[in-house]
Amino acid sequence: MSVYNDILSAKAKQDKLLAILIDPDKFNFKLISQFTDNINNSIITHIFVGGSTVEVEVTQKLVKALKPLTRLPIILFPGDVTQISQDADAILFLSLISGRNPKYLIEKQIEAVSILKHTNLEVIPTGYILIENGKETAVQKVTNTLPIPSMLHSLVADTAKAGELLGKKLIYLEAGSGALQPVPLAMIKFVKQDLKIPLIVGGGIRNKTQLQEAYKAGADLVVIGTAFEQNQDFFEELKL
Ligand code: 1GP
Repeated sequence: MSVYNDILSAKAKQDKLLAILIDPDKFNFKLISQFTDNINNSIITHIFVGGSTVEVEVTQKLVKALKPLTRLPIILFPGDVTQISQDADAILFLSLISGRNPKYLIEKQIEAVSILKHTNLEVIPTGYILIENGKETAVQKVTNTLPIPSMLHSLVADTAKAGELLGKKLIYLEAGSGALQPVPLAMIKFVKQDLKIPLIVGGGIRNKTQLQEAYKAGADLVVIGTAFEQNQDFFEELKL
């Protein structure tokens, strides 16, 4: 079984995918069984785990606890090498290709190798592109890089294509967690025109209409975190 092959076949069939992003730091372990029931009975297809924590055990504890409660693939979306947990199914091996900070282009990846060697994680090379959204996001602060301005569609499309040509298997357009504005739909459409690999879009998507618009514009997989954290009814809204 391969998480990436499943994403590829969904794309080929034009089946749209939805990942819930769970931040280990904000997770309430007491509610885990209700929470996973909600996930299992929804249109969610993937569970992403990641956040800004650098506490080694927190991510591992969460992944271990989730694993027996769901059949959905658990994919690490790490903010740091300390978030690598061997109990997950796969890891997005991110390279921040919108930025010019060597630490997040290659240095962290080198650091990760000695940890990955001791796991069976499926490693999915992913070009990560930060898009301006109206406010400074955590990723921007942590990585000390600037997002690409939201009107520069061709720069984003060329960056995504360069990622593909470098061998990335996924491109992730990120407006940032809690973004005021999601990635513009026109930008998703533009990027999609010349991209062959699956496109992930996330950041600031808070309702079902925005989710469907992102799919229609060309997102193959959408990532939503904040709406699940802040809106108790979001699971219900997705069913409508
Ligand atoms: C952040 O794209 C994800 O990395 C999800 O963002 O929390 O705004 O849904 P939200």
